[in-house]
Amino acid sequence: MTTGELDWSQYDPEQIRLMAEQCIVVDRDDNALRGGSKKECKSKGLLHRAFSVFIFNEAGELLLQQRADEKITFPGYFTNTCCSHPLMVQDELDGEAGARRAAQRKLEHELGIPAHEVPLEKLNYLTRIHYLAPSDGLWGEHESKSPLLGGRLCFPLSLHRPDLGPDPADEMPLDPPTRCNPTPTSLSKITVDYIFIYQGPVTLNPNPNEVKSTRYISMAELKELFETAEQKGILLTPWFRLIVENFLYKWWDNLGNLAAFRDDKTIHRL
Ligand code: DMA
Repeated sequence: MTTGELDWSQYDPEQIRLMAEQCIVVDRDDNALRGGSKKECKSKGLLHRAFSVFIFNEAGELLLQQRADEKITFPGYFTNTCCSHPLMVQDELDGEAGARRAAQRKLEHELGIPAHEVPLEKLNYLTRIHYLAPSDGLWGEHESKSPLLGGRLCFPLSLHRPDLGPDPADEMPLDPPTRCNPTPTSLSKITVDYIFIYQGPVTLNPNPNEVKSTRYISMAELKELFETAEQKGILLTPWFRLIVENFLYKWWDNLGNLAAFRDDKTIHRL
């Protein structure tokens, strides 16, 4: 295996097509710098804008998503309701407002939730989190001259797991090996993630190219899932872990009073 171009023929054509979407490359203060394809952002480790949505039903249960096997990164992993990126288009360029529109767009695209069921103004914006969502693939060392990150940078040799055979999902180790000595300053800050919470009934019609399964889960069940996932071989995305472990429970305890927790000034560096 080399650090060269991937053999894209082994990936899902629709997911390859989506890799061309233009994300918003930002500086560490979340100022938009330029567009960059999802492929470029992920493979070069460019800091870019993202969003994460957590939907709760009226009983206060969280809607989990399991990512489709077709996803190029983190296939089959359990995660929060919906995550993706605002795009470099007029409607989605403006920080919070743009991330809201992107969230509404992707809730429909991934989960089939009609836009009118998640009105923009009813998505509760909480805060921004600046962190690395490391690849589930293998990592290699690379010298980067990136003006955004600078210095030595670890990046995935592959966005997937090319050397694990024809059905890698069956053989996926719980803790995939890494092949570098990560430099914390370059590895720990890739995404500025806008966090939204919505509570209310939604109609689900998942897109099988994006979502393998969905499930509502209580707080006690989520705590148990986090404690037992590893021994049960259940995979959880790293950004979901970070948000749950650092923020989610205090918001979950206050679903009726989320405005009090809104912090649109801070970018939390994890
Ligand atoms: C990435 O989501 C978002 C974060 C917060 C890491 P994703 O890989 O599911 O994006 P997409 O659905 O656009 O592939």
